[in-house]
Amino acid sequence: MKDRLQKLGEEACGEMAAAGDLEELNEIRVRFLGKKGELTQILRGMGGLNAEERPRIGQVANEVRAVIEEALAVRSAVLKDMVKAQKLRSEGIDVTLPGTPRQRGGRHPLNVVLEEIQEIFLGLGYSIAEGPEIETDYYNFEALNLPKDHPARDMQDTFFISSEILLRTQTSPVQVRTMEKTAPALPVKIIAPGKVYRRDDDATHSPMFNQVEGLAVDRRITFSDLKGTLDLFAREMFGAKTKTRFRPSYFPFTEPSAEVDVSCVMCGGRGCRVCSHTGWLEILGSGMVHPRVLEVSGYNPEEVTGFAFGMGIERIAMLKYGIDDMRLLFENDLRFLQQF
Ligand code: 2NM
Repeated sequence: MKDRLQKLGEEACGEMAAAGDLEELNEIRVRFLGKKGELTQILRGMGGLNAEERPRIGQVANEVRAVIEEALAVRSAVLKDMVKAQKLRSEGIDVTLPGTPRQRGGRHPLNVVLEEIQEIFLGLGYSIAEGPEIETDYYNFEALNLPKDHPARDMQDTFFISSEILLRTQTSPVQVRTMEKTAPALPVKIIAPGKVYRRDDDATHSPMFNQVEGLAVDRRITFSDLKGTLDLFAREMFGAKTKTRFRPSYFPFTEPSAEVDVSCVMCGGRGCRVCSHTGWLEILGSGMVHPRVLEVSGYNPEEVTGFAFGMGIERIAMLKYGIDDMRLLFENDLRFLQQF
């Protein structure tokens, strides 16, 4: 019986060492160590042994079992390593391969220009003020010295929501709201960027466009302050060699009023198609805040003065980048946008 056990052990160890995969190894384990396995069969047959032989054979049987289990564990570890190595080989990533290129986004030219304008005025100590796009007739017109039947209301064809509610045609109502909140404290130095709406639609007009208006109110603010500020703005925006020209104009909310031109960014003032051979480009409107506007906003026009100006961002962007159709700025065509 002892020989049979030892032979069984050798046989099992031999087969296990030769097992090709884990499945085969398990099959061998069941055959030798399982409930109906060969070792179990032999141990069942121990019933016929006498009391002297039984412990000896029992001990040998346990030793043989331990040897088989050891062979099983060793082969199992080797086969598991092989499976893992194979898996690593087949699932390996070649980190030297080039990656998938990502589409890069960019800023919209309108935002580039808007942020540039904001940076210039923040540098001069202005704050940024915002307000509603849906306004009352009072803030958009009345408070800006434009009473109900004033002919200058026609200058900006308005989208009315009701007789008293409308889409703002300029950001000046933000200036009025800010003065109301600030008065009588001084100074007020703000720019008001945002969307405005007018019933206009062609290559140089859109029913929605963006504006930045500026306002400075304090004691002894003069037209010279307005000229110096806008001259500096023009040079920072369009280049150090840029010249400015102030032409008399009319706005109901400023007196006196002036339109501001810059020397043509395309030809430097010599005359070209962009400036219609005049050498000048109109960039904004401006003036000294009308005393009535100061008064309704809570300031005493005998004590304080102010200047204000307003410009269309689309127009500035078109001049700066030589864009000839405003609609390009709203179409989101990547062939256009990727040029900036
Ligand atoms: C412009 C031109 C001239 C302007 C006036 C005011 C206010 F509220 F202070 F009266 N804000 N903005 C103004 C002046 C706007 O846009 C072409």
